[in-house]
Order: sequence, then structure tokens, then C-alpha cells
Amino acid sequence: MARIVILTGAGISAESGIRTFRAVDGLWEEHRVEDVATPEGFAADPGLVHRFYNARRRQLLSAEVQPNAAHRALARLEAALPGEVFVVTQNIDDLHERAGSTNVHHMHGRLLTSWCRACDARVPTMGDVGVDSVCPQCGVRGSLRPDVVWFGEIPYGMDVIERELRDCRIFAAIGTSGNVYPAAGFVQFATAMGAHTVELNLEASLTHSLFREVRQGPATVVVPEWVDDILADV
Ligand code: BJW
Repeated sequence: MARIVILTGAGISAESGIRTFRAVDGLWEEHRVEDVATPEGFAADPGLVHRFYNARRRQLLSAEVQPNAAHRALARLEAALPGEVFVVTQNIDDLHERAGSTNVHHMHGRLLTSWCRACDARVPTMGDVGVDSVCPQCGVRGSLRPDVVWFGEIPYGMDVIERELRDCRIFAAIGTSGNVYPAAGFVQFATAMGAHTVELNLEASLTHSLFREVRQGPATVVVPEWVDDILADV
């Protein structure tokens, strides 16, 4: 069981060029949440939702988007403390994995897989998907949806996350605004389980007062510093 649980949000990937959701120039400035991040929005206009995720997938796969020093620092922490580090990310990008982290749980899904509602398979997806796409697993046309967790849906692997939080010694939240539950509630659960809690964020999140320690600054600066401090302590 991992002793350090790290929750990451959009802020850790911001310096890799991926927009966050709630900043003034964020993704929700251009799109209504109800239209692109709810099952009802997908049912009403699947083409629009596919286009929204296709654009994000294309950007993620472009040469400009690479893991940054914060992703790499978390991979370094895991390498130094094998089996002790669990990253639970709300992000659907694959930058933690590309940086070298292996114990990563995507609670809000992944951009590089699609979910077939006909056969329930998760299928690797590197190109665009549309309303006429065919599931490579079962051959059904029009059955693919983004493999992401929208509002009103249950995040993936809540049992796994709860098990990890129950046993952790340190809980860190990096680059997440504390707007979205259940992730925003993990700090209270970890505190109740006796963990030291730390927030690393460019700005104070909505839930910053619930953390024992707050480190403010860009993730590429504060995360490597925090990892150095942890490793100096062991
Ligand atoms: C930097 C930085 C830099 C910038 N360095 N930092 C009323 C009360 C409480 C809850 C509810 C309620 N009504 C409904 C709910 C539940 C609802 C919810 O939370 N709603 C709230 C909006 C009120 N939640 C749900 O519906 C969830 N499901 C659920 O609760 O099921 C019930 C259940 C749970 C558990 C067990 C059993 C049952 C599902 C939530 C799904 C969220 N989906 C999305 C989109 C899908 C993926 C995608 O398209 O990418 O996930 S929404 C969006 O928000 C996305 C993100 O993962 C998520 C969180 O955003 P995040 O990462 O925090 O980003 P931002 O933009 O908000 O913040 C960025 C942060 O980075 C900021 O703090 C910056 O300061 C910082 N930053 N640059 C360091 N360089």
C-alpha cells in the first residue's frame, strides 16, 4: 500500500501547455460545462462533444506537449520510494506516465481511450472519433464515447482510492482548484486517517484551509522542491 498519495489536477499540466478548466482563459470559458461534460450534453449533441475531445487529443499528441518538471519530480519520487507512491489524477492526459510514473490512477478517465457502449470495451484512441466511428472490438458503428467521467457519473476506482487514502502517511494535492467532488473531499478523509496534508498550487484553492501545509507557486518549481524535501527526510 502506498504511503504517499498525490492528487493531481489540471494545474500540474498547465506548464506543459494544456489549459486548465476554470482559469479566465480556461476550457470552460469557451464551452458550457453542461454541453461538453455531462452525459446529457453528449446525448443532445455527440458531434460537438467528440469535436471537443478530438481537439484536446490532437493537442496532447502534438510535439509541443511534453511532461514538465513537476511530472518528472513525481516520477523521481516513485523511483526513489518504490511501492510507496500512488498518484490519483483527475487529468485525462498521459503526462504522468510519459514522465515515468507507473502507479497512476485516472479517476476521471483517459483521453487516449474510448469507451464502447455496445461491448463495454476500452479501446486505444490516437485519432479523431465521431458519431459514425466503428468500435474496433465489436464492429458496432456509433457506439464510442469519450472514456471520461462527466458530472453526475461515478469516478473510476473509488474503492481503490479509498483504500490508498486510508493508509497514507502524506496526502498532497497539486494544481487542483477544489471545486469538484469527490476529489475535493479527499483532504478531509486523509486528515481523518491521520495523514499529513499539503497543497501545492499557484493560488490558494477553495479547500486550502483544510490542509496542514500550503506551498504556493508554479508546479514546476514547488513540486521538485517538495520532492527534494520528502527525500531528504527519509
Ligand atoms: C496551477 C498552475 C501551475 C494553474 N502550477 N497550479 C454539490 C455539492 C458537492 C458536490 C456536488 C454538488 N452537486 C453535484 C456534485 C457532484 C459533482 C461536483 O463536484 N460538482 C461541483 C461542480 C459542485 N461531481 C460529480 O458529479 C462527480 N461524480 C460524483 O460525485 O459521483 C457521485 C459519487 C462519487 C463517489 C462515489 C459514489 C458516487 C464527477 C465529476 C466529473 C468531473 N469531470 C471533469 C471533466 C471530465 C474530464 C475532462 O474533460 O478532462 O473533470 S470536470 C473538470 O473538473 C475535469 C477535472 O478533472 C475537474 C477538476 O478540475 P481541476 O483539475 O481542479 O482544474 P481547475 O481548472 O478547476 O483548477 C486548476 C488549478 O490549477 C487551479 O487551482 C489553479 O490555481 C492551479 N494552477 N496553473 C500549479 N502552473
